[in-house]
Amino acid sequence: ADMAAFIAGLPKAEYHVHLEGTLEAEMKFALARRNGLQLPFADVAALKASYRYHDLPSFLAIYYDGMKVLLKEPDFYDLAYAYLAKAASQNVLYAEMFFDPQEHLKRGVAMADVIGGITRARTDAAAKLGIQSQLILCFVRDLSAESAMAALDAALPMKQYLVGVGLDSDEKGNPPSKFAAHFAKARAAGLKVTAHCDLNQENTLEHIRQAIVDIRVDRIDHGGNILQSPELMALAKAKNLYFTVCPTFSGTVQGEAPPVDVVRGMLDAGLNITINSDDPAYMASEYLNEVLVKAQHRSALTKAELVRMERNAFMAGWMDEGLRAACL
Ligand code: ES4
Ligand code: ZN
Repeated sequence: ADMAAFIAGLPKAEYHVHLEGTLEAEMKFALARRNGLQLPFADVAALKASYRYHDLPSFLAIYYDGMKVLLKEPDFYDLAYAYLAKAASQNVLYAEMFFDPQEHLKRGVAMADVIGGITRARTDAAAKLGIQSQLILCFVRDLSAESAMAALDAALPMKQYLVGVGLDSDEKGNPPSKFAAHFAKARAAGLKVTAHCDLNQENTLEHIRQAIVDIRVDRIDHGGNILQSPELMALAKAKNLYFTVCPTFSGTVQGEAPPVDVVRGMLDAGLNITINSDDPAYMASEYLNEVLVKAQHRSALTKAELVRMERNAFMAGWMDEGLRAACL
């Protein structure tokens, strides 16, 4: 209880949260009603009971099905505002949020409604709640390279509302190199670059290598398997890369005996990590405070480590230096 209060009181930053993964069951029903859609569940409890997955593909199937209620600009506003309000209530001062526009374009939603709704929420949340935020467009890596390029091209006229691009969804058979041209185009437009290197994937070290060496990412999402490569760890340290770790879903490096705790392992290896919530609506509604409480317990984090890590987290952000100084 003392530790929970301590964690709640820390000023925090969040860098790895999928907005569509913050779509709570209650809001899903409300948006379905507003948009004249019928969900195949009797009530919130039945919907939540259906959130049962055992790996990345089975999680993603539930996540993509769930976001089908997002159709209009106000839906994206409500989604983003609810997350920002929750984060602000937990003393998160700054957040960088992912979104998956290809999924919305597939349903005929205009990019301007997706980015417009989220941007309006960011503006209102900053004014009313004091939380600052930015937006990262993710390429859905298991869709085609053409689909990702179409999304990037549709978003670039609104690039002032984006801070970066990322890479998410099913990693198997979809290496970072599939999107080399997309990342290059985004960087040329002034955007930052990050990529998911999910835990315990096929060719995981080659994907991390591609992200760092070939794509030259500015950050890595997850990336815990780097603990299996001294060479890649040295490279990440030399480049002062930050890793956005999400211990709820991706907390253990497998294939080692015994399995390695990612948070403890990366901290002890001297890597820069931040702890994040990923998809809280699908992870028992555990937002950053709850994730940190569990991580503290699981990885035996001391108060000094928590303070150091959350303060260091403000160094990972793609914000202007004035805002960074105000957060520190
Ligand atoms: C995701 Cl790869 C991955 N992990 C967790 N949440 C996600 N949402 C979209 N892609
Ligand atoms: Zn993620």
